[in-house]
Amino acid sequence: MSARYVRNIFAVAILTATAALPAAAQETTLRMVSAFPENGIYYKQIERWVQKVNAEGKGVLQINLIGGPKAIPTFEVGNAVRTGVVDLAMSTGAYYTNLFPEADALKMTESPPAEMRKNGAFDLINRIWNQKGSLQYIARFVDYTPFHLYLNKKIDKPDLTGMKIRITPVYRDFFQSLNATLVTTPPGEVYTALERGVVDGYGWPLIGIFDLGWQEKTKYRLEPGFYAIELGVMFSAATWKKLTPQQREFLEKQGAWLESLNVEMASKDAPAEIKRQQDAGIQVVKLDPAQSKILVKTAYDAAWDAIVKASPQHGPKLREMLAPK
Ligand code: 173
Repeated sequence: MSARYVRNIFAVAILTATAALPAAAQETTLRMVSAFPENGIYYKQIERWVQKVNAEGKGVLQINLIGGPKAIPTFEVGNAVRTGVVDLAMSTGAYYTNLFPEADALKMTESPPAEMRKNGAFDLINRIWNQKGSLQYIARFVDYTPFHLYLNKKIDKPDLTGMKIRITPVYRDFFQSLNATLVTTPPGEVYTALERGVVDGYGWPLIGIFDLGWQEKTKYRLEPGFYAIELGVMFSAATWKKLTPQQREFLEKQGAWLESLNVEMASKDAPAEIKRQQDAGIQVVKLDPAQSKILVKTAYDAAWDAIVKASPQHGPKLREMLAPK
């Protein structure tokens, strides 16, 4: 038997086998993008996740991580997943409020994702995400660290009158209630806005300002922080439905692994970041306890009020389930 013949027989055998087997045996490759820039810490984390998925998903499922905002601009990622231009993405609720306003509520969850799966909050989220965005939300990571207001002008009370602040929907209602003038930009445009003096400050999580060089243009970090960072892996609902039970189960397990990194992020990376900012000369502006309380309460009240107003249908229930009193 010639080698070529053997090869052909082998190829035919594979073809036949594949055709005869149910879809469960086929490896699927899914296309993924990140709403966060390629050179940032969040992108690195999702890259690490994709590597693990691909290593363990041989024969089951592979993910092709296409890129970040250079592939699809930050605020368009939600729509790209909704319409199936890509199969899944890493993004944050604030970046796809153009699909449905409830997306921004995830910054206000007060219990870990594992708990939210048990008490029904995850089901509620997926009902809304499915119905209003054709999205399936499978994993939430990087929480337990807050957002902050970074400033180049000092303040001593929660009042931003006369200041121009870079925002995304995360901070909109809150900073508006503090009287700021608002400028919305994706992360990729913050440096230029600071450099040109278009803004006097910006909202951003505790972690990540070094990724795009903002420390060079930042004098102060306001304490306390507020809310909790939410990054999510979400699928096009149509893609999710097409997967086999085995593939879905595999992905859910991988999602749980991603969430398991949350604690490490809060306990190790957060203190390291605080020190790094200090070493870079960024000063902490700390409000006194009474003003701090006002700041945090204003942050939550402003954001929940806006969500309830924009979504009378789901807002109150979300508030009840995500932030139980
Ligand atoms: O761009 C942002 O400031 C923002 O909304 C966000 C949300 C989650 C994580 C990092 C940034």
